[in-house]
Amino acid sequence: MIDLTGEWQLIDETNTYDVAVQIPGDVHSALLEAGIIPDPFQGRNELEIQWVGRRGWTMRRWVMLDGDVIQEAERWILEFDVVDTVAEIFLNGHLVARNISMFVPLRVDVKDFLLPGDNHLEVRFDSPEIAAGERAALLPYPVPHQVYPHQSMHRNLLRKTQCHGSWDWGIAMMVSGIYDGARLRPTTEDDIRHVWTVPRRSTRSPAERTEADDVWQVPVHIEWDRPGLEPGDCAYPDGFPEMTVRLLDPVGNELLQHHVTSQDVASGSESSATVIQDTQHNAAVRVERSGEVTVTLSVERPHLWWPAGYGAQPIYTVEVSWGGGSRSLRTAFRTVEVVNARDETGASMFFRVNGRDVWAKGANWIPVDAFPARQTDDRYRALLEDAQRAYMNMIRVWGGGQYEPDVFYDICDELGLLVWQDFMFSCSLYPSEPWFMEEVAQEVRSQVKRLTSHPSIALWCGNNENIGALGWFEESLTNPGRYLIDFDRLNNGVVGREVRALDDTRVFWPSSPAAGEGDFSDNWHDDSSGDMHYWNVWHEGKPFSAYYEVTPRFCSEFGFQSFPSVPTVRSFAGEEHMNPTAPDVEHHQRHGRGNTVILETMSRYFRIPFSFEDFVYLSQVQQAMAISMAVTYWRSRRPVSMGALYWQLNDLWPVVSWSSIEYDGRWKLLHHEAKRFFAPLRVAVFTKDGMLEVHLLNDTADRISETVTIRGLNWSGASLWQDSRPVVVEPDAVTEVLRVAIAELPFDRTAGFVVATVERDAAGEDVAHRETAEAARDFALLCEYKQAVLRRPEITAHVDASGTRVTVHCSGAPAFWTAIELDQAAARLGDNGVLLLPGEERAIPIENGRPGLAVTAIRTIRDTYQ
Ligand code: BMA
Repeated sequence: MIDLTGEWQLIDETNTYDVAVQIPGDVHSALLEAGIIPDPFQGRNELEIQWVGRRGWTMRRWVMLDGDVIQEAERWILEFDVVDTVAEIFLNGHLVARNISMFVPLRVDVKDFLLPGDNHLEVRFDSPEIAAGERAALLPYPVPHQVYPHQSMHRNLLRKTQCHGSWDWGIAMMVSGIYDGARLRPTTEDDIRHVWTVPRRSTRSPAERTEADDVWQVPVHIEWDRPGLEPGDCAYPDGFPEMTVRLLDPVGNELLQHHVTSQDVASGSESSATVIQDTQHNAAVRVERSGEVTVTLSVERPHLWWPAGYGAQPIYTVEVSWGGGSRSLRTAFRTVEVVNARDETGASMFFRVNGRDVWAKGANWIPVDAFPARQTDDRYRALLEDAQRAYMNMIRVWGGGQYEPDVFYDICDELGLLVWQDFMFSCSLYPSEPWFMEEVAQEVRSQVKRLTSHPSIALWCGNNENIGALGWFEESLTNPGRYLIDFDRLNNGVVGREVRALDDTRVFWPSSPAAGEGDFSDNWHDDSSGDMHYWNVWHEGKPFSAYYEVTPRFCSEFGFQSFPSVPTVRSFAGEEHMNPTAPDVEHHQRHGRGNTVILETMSRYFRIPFSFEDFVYLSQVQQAMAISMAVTYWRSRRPVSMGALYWQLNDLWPVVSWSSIEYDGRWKLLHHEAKRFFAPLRVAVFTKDGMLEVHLLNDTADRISETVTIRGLNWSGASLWQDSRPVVVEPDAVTEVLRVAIAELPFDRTAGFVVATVERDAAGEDVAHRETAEAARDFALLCEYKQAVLRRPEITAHVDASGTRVTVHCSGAPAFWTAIELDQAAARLGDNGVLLLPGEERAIPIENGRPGLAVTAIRTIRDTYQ
């Protein structure tokens, strides 16, 4: 195998630029590295680099091959995992392939074009923006998409990451490039194209099944090709080639091995779908048609794979080998159902894994970086580990981004993060022209075959917000039938059809949001069925209490923006721009009304801060409050509400956005707060409709018996009232601890606040899942912060000599949302944004801290105003 990653040469179509480019990588990264373009993330440089996407670019390199080596192999395959996007591939001057989709790997036979010695390989990219425009001209009528201020047009007509063209949190950077792997691979006449499996539990009904009768089928689908083979041809008149399929357990021991030989298939023909039981090897072999065979292994009582927080993640390996080489894939054993059943409210939506109902906790995922070259394995791991550390068990791969590389799904499998997988269509109408549908069909087939073996994938979803988009454009409002038919042809007719043909173990959900199959309800406002995108608070300017007006069955999007930390703002804006509406900063706010909503919200709940630093801090506090209120309330409404995925986990450039993790990996206060509101055992306090409600939320498998203490404290922290109650909460359940009218509390609503704490019951064991002390405590004000007469707390913070721990002490008054800032960018606090009561001391661990680490600021709500 010849690895084609590494240094290539990059030339533009006018022969003005000639620089090195690293593959995997993209044009913009190479031009930045060579000093030809300014850093697009800095200031307003984005506007200076738009020419790059409007030009054609060529990447080329030489490949040395010995003549004997070429001849030794029956075939040579040129393979690119991702070519972005419209490109022609030349080998020694011959056009060997045309690429039109970023979402279909390129794989082409090239032996006939190889020469002994130097071979010239060239990938000529068309300008993506021009190519998209040319496609628009082919359409019989316009097919509009959502347009942001700095938009590359017609992005919906190219099978390319949709947010490359800009988004309301994204830079417009129409990159071109070659990503993931690139290789020249020698092989035999038969070459394996895909291997995939979706293990399934024996089809016996649960009633018939006994504990001992836990049998799983592992149908290993192997698809290969040989040149000149047409569908229906008999590929093996002389007998089937030898092939071995092995299944390895999580520690690498071989569990099963099966040899498929010509004898195995002697009684069948390639097209007759004969099933041959192989009792000796616990396997069944089925030859479906030329080029595809399914070997079904049977496994008894495998170790089950569970989502994070529910159990372990044992990963098995399937290995297929035959003359031409071998393939291995990782898989696991679990059942996943999407329970979408009619009930008195409407229709439920939740995930049941191995029979256990999972309250889904997570966030929406966008691509890791606007520069594809920077999407490294380390960054995938860091972000996903951060998600899991905040007790997430689900990630939604959002349809405006990309099918992620294998490493993403491998890490999700390993960490127990379920994946809600959108197909890559978002916020747009799409054509149903035959050429477009054919591109999409190929994409769905190759992506489902690539991804379906991953246990983490829990659901396939047609697209993001394309049902809603039918109502967003003048064209579709005046001619709704035409666009609805386009939607259905593409979404059901192609995406859904292809998914169902390949995977009948998972649900194909028509769109996010959607009430269900064939239901076109407005799931931005209707909370009765299916998944909901609840945006009334952000997009419609409603107060945070509006989160209490809905009980989504499953909220797959809701969010609130905040500013990234001051060091991140400094990384893109000049010192004279340290202001939310200064030009450099405003350029990094891509939502038209973003700053207005942030400021309006601040004036609604807080006294207006005077420094930029305090403004940034308060913006993060209010974001954390918003999402925490929503999740806490919806968790308390289990089982009507069964999941919350907030918008959005990450940023692909430094920007003001809805993310909980900044571009450089820094956690905003929201991500720290997520560790509290997503904690498996959580005491929840909130006020709704004049009532104070306290609940104990339990997403563990344990029956929990605790004492909950609820206290009213004044602004100095002195007790006004106290109530202690023993509480029992069943596994996967909620217990209401207290519901009392605020007017009946023995103190005025501006005189103090309420804190609820879980005290361990005398006989109780320490509960292993209670990792953050703060999850066992929650508080609520009975008025807005701006109305309270907060007193200024005194906080001291001492970092130990090694830089690995900070000890924080509070006196004088309660300190709300105590946030500590450190002088080392890589150092990360184990907790932040905490409530501290007078007399309390907290030792907070610091990750990646070095000796000499210093605290640069301590902020609390009271410190933000005079
Ligand atoms: C959602 C997403 C994105 C968008 C976000 C914030 O609906 O699907 O399109 O970035 O809202 O507006």
